[in-house]
Amino acid sequence: MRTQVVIIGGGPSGLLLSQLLYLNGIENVVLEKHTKKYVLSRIRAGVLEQGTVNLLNKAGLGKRIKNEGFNHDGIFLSVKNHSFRIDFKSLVNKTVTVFGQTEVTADLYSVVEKDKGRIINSAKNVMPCDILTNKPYVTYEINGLDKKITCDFIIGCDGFHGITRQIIPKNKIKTFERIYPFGWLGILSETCPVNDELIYANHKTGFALASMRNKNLSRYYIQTSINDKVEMWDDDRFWFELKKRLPKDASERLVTGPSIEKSLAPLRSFVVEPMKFGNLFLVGDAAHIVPPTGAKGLNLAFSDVNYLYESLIGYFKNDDKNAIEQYSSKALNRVWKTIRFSWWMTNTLHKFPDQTEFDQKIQEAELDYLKNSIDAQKSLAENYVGLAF
Ligand code: RFL
Ligand code: PHB
Repeated sequence: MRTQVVIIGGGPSGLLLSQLLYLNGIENVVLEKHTKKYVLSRIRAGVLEQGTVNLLNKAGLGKRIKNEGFNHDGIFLSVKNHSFRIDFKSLVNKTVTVFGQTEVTADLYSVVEKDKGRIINSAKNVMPCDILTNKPYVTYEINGLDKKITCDFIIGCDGFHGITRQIIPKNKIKTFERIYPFGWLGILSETCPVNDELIYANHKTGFALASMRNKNLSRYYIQTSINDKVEMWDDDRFWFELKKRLPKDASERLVTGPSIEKSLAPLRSFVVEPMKFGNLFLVGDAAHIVPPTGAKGLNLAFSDVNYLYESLIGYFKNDDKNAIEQYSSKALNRVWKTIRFSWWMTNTLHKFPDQTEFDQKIQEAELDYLKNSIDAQKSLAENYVGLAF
């Protein structure tokens, strides 16, 4: 079989790239190692930047986001159980949309699946080959049968643990990494969200976040030790800790209930340079990871999709053979700014195991500065709503 572009990984970035290329007449196939059911069972991001929504509109997916997404004009930050608001709308005249990644992925699946055979689920042992030649191909196994697809380009949208980054020789790429000494324990509960907007809380016992999916579905996170296991946190223990860390007024009105999902995520910052090797291109979590504190992972993956899709249009449609050479540097320029913002949010809001009273005072001073400085708030707002791409 032959196609123009093989996309490895059918998560949000692989599916969005596939749909944008398809709408522009560029043939592509998506190879996903898991079933659709498994992909759609993962609970992840919840905050979409305006640029992300615009790109989803381009792919024909704007309607449900418009009808069911929640427009948020700001967020609350809390320190020592007292909160203050950052008003994006008045500071930078932009907003964000609260709409779950699971829903975005489900919508992407339904449009990609309409074009029969474009997505192949349960593809095992996917392997990019001959990426340094102009006849690259991908091999995989399905139902015990060996398959091969030749193409012009291979795109790695296979997440942090995928195969594509791993096959690049170590001496051809450089990786940059910070692993944070704590994790996030997240729960979903069918309760009314504690607040209309998100609350990010710095507390001397650890960070907490109050988020939501809709009027009757709350998403809460607390910082835990890196060594904790989900089994160590029954619902009562989770709610007790969350209440302690949220601002006082929110704690008092928090509605608790049974969790319907509970998971632990490690926190890291990670970047690989360059995001291209021969005719293999890396996109999204395959190339970089941010800690979730700035709500940036999915948004950053989609800005890569935007740069790569424009480059591939340049190559296939406008006879601009150079366009694809610029992908990595364009994408990395924005990646590093987002890595910085997520690192800063993480440092400002979390308790580090070796944190001294001095360090805690510095965090409190930073948050007090933010509370009282419109200029500092503007910088946070500009980054949170998303830098232009
Ligand atoms: P994904 O979503 O990991 O998808 C990769 C896909 O590739 C498949 N795959 C393979 N397929 C074939 N062959 C192989 N060898 C393969 N290896 C892997 C996988 O099965 C999978 O389907 O990467 P993608 O598309 O780059 O998307 C990235 C986002 O999912 C991620 O950045 C965000 O979820 C991060 N994130 C958040 N991002 C935001 O923008 N806003 C948020 O509010 C936000 N909150 C979060 C988050 C991530 C979290 N966790 C659990 C990591 C909150 C959490 C708790
Ligand atoms: C979420 O709702 O899952 C969420 C929101 C904001 C973040 C991270 C996760 O910063």
